[in-house]
Amino acid sequence: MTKTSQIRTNDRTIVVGVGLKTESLSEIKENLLELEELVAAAGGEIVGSVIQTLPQWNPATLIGTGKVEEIKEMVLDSGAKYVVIDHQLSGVQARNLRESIGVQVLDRNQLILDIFALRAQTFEGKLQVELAQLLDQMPRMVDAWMGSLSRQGGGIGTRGPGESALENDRRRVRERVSLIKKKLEGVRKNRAQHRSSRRRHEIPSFALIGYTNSGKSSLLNRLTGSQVMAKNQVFATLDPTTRKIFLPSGPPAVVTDTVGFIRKLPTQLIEAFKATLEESAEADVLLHVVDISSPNMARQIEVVDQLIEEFKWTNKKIIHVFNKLDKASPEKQFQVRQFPRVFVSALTGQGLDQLKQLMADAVNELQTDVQLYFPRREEYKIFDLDRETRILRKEAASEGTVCYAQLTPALLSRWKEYLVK
Ligand SMILES: Nc1nc2c(ncn2[C@@H]2O[C@H](COP(=O)(O)OP(=O)(O)O)[C@@H](O)[C@H]2O)c(=O)[nH]1
Ligand SMILES: [Mg+2]
Repeated sequence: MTKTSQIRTNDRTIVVGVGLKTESLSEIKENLLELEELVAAAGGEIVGSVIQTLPQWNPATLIGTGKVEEIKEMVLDSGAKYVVIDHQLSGVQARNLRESIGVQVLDRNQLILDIFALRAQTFEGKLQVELAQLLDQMPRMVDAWMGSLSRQGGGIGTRGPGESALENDRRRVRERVSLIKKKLEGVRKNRAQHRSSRRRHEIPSFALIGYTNSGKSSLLNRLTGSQVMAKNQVFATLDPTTRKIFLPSGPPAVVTDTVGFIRKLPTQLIEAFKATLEESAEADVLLHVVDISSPNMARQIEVVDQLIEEFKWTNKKIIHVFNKLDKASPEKQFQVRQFPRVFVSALTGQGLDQLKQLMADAVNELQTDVQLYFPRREEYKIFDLDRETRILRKEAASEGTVCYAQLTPALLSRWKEYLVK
């Protein structure tokens, strides 16, 4: 089984933007800029960039033969080691391109998978990336083998010499896939237990979601005073980090940082990172972080909204956090239609108090106002209550104390024997 080759530091790379004639050129260009960012995130150095629009895809090489020649010359002139195509390649196309151009040719999915492989820190993260890589490889493998079989003159129905080798490879991959899935299952069970213990204490939870590089990790650091890696690199964070936060009112809450979204995120990655993403689904409130300084703000919001729909989070409370206000032009704020929303800068700290207030309000919405009566011999339990929620007022009553507090649904059932009426 061939391992995906990885772009390494300073590897000279040529990027190729492609699209059909029916697609908008500006969108193809925008996608290509993002591909350049991805190459940089993998450590590569861009030495050339080409765009082609086609009436239809070329089954043998995806792009036209003239373009292939042009790229080949660019590779010779620049000494590039890699060519990355901004589109998914079949196994046959990848092989044909590699043979004609003479260097490694990657597609967008492979590049993203490479970056994930570079970034994965935890056991679970590494397993998830390997799973995604294998799932990406399987169809490609078969396709490439079929191509080489037909070139050797073996047609459909004849057993070519390579076929049993292909069967062996496929079996090995399938076995590895099921082993990884089993291991991931174990990790997830473990995590589910952690989650249920959190639910028992019913700590209100927030998840930071948003386009990659929008400032999720920076916000987590600012909000909670922690030190999560924040970098001007796509997909700097792969493993979820959860931190405690103290809001201006209400009980303490937790905030989880998640992996960023990007357009054309490989489906195998979504599949492999489902568990991590499910973590966000457990959150009471989503904080959708948007880079308001980005010229592509509208598109990025759209991509994230689509994924929110795909993950079926649409019924959740979502607060839109427009970040990087410090470097956005002032009129950008008038383009914003989303509610509830807040404008902040994780860099300067501007707007963070308002954000915390919105978060506290959201926690309040989850709660109901109640009165609880503690007879004298159980008044010591008020200390427990005080730890789990904010007690607004206490009143001495005959033979005990009445507390006015706000309780989440889970706390309601936990304290139900003390509820008045
Ligand atoms: N100017 C400015 N830069 C920011 C702000 N928030 C984050 N950044 C930068 O944007 C880049 C991406 O931030 P990061 O928190 O890693 O984004 P994430 O991918 O969403 O976690 C980093 O270089 C940050 O320093 C902000 O409010 N203003
Ligand atoms: Mg991050």
